Order: sequence, then structure tokens, then C-alpha cells
Amino acid sequence: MYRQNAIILLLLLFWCLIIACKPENVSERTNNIEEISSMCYTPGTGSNRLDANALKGVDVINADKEMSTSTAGMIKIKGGEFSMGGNTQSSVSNLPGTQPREDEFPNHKVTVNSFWMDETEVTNAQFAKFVDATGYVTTAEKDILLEDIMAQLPQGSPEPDPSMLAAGSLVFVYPDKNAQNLQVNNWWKFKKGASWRKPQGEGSTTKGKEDHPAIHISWYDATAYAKWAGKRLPTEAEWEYAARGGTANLVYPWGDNLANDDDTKANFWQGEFPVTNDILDGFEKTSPVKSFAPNGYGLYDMAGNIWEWCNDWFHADYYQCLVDNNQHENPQGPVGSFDPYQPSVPVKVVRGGSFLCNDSYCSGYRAGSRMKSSPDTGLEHTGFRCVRDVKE
Ligand SMILES: [Ca+2]
Ligand SMILES: [Ca+2]
Repeated sequence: MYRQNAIILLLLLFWCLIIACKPENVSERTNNIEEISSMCYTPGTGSNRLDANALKGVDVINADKEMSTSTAGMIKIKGGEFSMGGNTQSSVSNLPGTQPREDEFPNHKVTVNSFWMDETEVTNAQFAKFVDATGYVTTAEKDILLEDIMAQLPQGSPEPDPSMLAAGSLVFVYPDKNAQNLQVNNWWKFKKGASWRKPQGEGSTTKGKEDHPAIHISWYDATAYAKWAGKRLPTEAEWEYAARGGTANLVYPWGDNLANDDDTKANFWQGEFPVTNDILDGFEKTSPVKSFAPNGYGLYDMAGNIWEWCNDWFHADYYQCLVDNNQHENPQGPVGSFDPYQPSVPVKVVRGGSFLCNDSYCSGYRAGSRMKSSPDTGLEHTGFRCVRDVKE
């Protein structure tokens, strides 16, 4: 239901925090903090903020027996304690993208249980197997009803262009480098027909990209796949613990060296974002999984390639809430979401950065970096991987 809303907001606000925007609606934020202060560690809540129709599409999915009993392609990660949150790169201060953002503080102790994690992002081949088995239709492949959209927008909002209600998704396009005021709507374009099957819109295909990550995946799509595979989406804490690969307090999964100093660490953006992509790492957009060295746990692409959905709602003040309430064991996410940059939109956590990130703009591949997106939003740089509990 929120996809159109999300599209509009994304055009205006997504990534906004990385450039210069100020958060809105401080009073709402304050009320929200009070509302959740005693509930920040309540698992399984917040479902009233999800779209009922989309959830029905997940509910009808049955777990595949073979997938559910297999740990092929997964890594067993031993649980433990770690410091979760932003790490400062003390040697570099002139690259804002390398510095932790406000929502990454306070850095705090967290323990997670042992879990299995997919060693790679879910690929097109894997997602195709799921779709073939279940007939699942992704969010991006469905048209949007105008009345549903208008019900979600503030009263008096103009109706969106009908072309934006057709099935499709947002695709990155290079903006005109001479354009005034380069903003996010200069490089995210709604492409009719774009979906995991047609990553760049009508006429495109995944042929030859079977080992690339599936993209244009909404949180609902990722959740449906996970259910079929007998898995689940990782919590934000599990994801960060896994991304750190056993290292402590380092900025990146590989250590503290800047990504820009070495183009072989991950698939990210070299050059001047968003106009000049030097492609020194060999990949303009997505790369085949396992194209870069794994981290200390043997996990691939935990930095870069595509953003990955987590199960948790995003709340800008969640870490503070955990600390205030002395909650640090296997956190399951806040009871509800709050993003001061788009306060009316429920948002889920995405992690790890993508082929569009670099140190000078958005180093989303920093281990502590947090990002968020509406659960019905798929984008050209968003996919997922799954985890499963370890049966002790
Ligand atoms: Ca690249
Ligand atoms: Ca990734």
C-alpha cells in the first residue's frame, strides 16, 4: 500500500540524510520515543503497520521440505557478544561518508545466539526456484490502486501521475552532470515493468545474471522467500554481528582502511557519485555473488553489491532505548519504526550498502551503517539473504 507513498518520498528523501536534509517533526519524534521507551525490546509487534494484503501473499507460502532441512550454502555463526554501532575512523575526517551517523549511537554491547546465515545474497537463480515452486508475485510486479495510494497520502495531496501506478520499480540512471541541485530524484527513475525479472525495466532480462543477487525485492518478497526456504530474515543485530566477521570495533568488514584506497574489497562506486562511475572494481551495477573475498566468517558481499533487508523495524533512537532499558540480549528490533526524515512512513532496516555507495557519499558498507526503506519498496540496489536458528 505504501509503495507509491514510498516512491514519492524516496524521490524526495531517500538518501537525503547523507546530503543535507534536516529531520522533520521533532514533536512527533519525542512522543514516539515516550511511546516506545518501555517497549523497545518487544518482539513480534508492529504488524499493524504492515500491509494486510501483502501479508496474505506471505501467509499462503508453505515451507519447502527439502529447503527447510538443508543448510547448503549457509555458514554456522557462533553467537557471542560484540560492540554494536558506529565506529569512528579517527584518521579520516574529510570524508563525511566514512563517519558514523547519529542513529548509530550509542555504541553498545549486544549478545546474539548462534545462527546459520546464507553465505551469499539470494541470487536470481535461487529466487526463480522459489517463484517457480510457489507462483509468488513480487510487489514490483503488481499494479497499484489509486484509491489505496490516496488513502495513504495527506489530505489534499495531488494525485500521482497514472504512469507511476503501473507495475514497476525504481532504477538508477546517471543524472545530467550539468543539472542544478543534484538530488535523489535526478538518479532514481520509475521504470514500468522493472522487477527482479527485468532489472532495468521493459526489455531487460536476468539472462546471464543467474548468479547475481535478486533485486527490486520488497521486504514482503524477502519474507515470503524466507518462509518457503524454512529460514527467516536476520535481525539487525545478527546482521551487524555477521558483517563484522569476528573483528571488533573496526569500521569496515575488512578493517579500517578506506574502501576508496582499494577497489578489490567490494562492489561499490568508484568516482564521483552520481555522475562519474569509474567502475574500477569491474562492475557498473550488481556483480555475481562471490566476486570479492569473503569476510572473517566466510560470508560474501556483506559490504556492497546490494542492500539487504533485515527483519527489524528501523527506529532512529532504538540503540539509546536498548541502553536505557539495559536490554542487550538477542535484540529483535523496536516495537515500531521511526525515521525523522520520513516520519509518516513505516520503515524496515536495510544493511550493507550497494554498488552505489562510496566513502565520499554514502559508505553504507561500514559495518555499523544503518539505512531503512518502506517494506513495500523494491529498488534496483535492494535484495536480501536469510538466516536460520541453530538448534542447540
Ligand atoms: Ca562497482
Ligand atoms: Ca550486500
